[in-house]
Amino acid sequence: MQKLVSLLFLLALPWISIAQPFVANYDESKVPVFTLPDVLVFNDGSRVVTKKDWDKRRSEIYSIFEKDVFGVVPEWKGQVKSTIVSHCVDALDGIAKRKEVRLDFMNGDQKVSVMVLIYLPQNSKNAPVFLSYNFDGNHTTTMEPDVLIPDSWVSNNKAFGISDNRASEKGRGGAASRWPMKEIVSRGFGVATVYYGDVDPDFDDGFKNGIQQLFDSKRDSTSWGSIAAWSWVASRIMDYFETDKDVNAKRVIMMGHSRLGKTSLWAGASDQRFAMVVSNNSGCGGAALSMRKFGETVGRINTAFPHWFCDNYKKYNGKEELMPVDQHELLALIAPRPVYVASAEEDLWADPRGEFLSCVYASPVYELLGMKGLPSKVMPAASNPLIGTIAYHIRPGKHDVTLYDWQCYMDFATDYFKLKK
Ligand code: GTR
Repeated sequence: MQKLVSLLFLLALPWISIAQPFVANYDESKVPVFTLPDVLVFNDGSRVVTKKDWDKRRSEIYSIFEKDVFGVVPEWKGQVKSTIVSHCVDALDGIAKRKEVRLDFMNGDQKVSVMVLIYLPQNSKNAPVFLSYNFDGNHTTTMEPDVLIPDSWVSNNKAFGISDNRASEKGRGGAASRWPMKEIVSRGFGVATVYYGDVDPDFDDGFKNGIQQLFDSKRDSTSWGSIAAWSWVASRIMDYFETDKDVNAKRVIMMGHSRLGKTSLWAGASDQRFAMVVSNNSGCGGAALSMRKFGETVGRINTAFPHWFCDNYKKYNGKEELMPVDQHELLALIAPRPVYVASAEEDLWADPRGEFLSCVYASPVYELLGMKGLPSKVMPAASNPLIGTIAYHIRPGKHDVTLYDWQCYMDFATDYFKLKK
């Protein structure tokens, strides 16, 4: 019997060691010792000293993230057409203007349509606008009855009564707690939201559906994943904003939660027209340092979501210490523009401490550019935001976007854009 048990153990060994890297560690004492790439040292070992040096170093870092993490966006050869499909002058009990704008992406005879739902304060001239994807359809962000329901693929979701990947009336307002539209608008901000599945349905289909089908289909290990696709379309929405007189395109805040927080960071890094970036609980592949291997790891995320990043990222499954970049450098790509990173105490999967440390290690770039980085190297207590040009808070509770989170982002943006309080 004993022999049989040992034999079974021996046979299982390879599987145990394959599975091992993807077992989540939640024990701070088991975080490996690691050396982060220095954001202010060029790949050839020389130091970044001047602002001009930083521009070159920035391109080096950007190019690594492109080729090794998120993937390169191929050349766009199509057209984008915008159509205002609805307009309401007294939304949210009269405090807001609301419109829905459809962006049709066309290449040859193929078309992908993306619906942008926009709420703006009545006097919107200087209003900063949060641009933020939603997970389940624009109609889930509000109780307003006439907001359109997407006809693209949606995840099945019992709470929203979806079992056939089709959104329905049952989901209306289902995610409204994450979208306190009235509070946002009454503080002088606008919100533009888009169902992320309009852009790319979030499952691994070999990039046959969504926006990628409109591009050259040849793929290699550097080709873009879904996060790069969501980010690219965020920039196309920005193109639209630049044509819309109701929107101040110089004050767009790219904000996102979780996988869409990863997206907001990459969009903010890729397109410097975004005036500010907010990462809510973005975790692995977002704000959290990968080399800590705490909570979700590169191996785990690439296994569960093989379509989010480029194939090169998979080289680092279980080998995060070999990465030529880490996520503090993703934050640094946003400098000198303000970036707010937020964690939640119970969201260990997203590694709150790793998200905080990214802010610390991105700070030297902000300082080089004459801005204040994160004002402390000590992790703050819950609900005590640290505010520099990089801001950070951790709040009690779970992986979510709460009114408290929004209030912090709005306070930060109110000061930055010098809005009336
Ligand atoms: C999880 C994933 C995280 C995070 C999250 C979300 O399953 O592991 O990286 O992105 O989903 O987007 O809600």
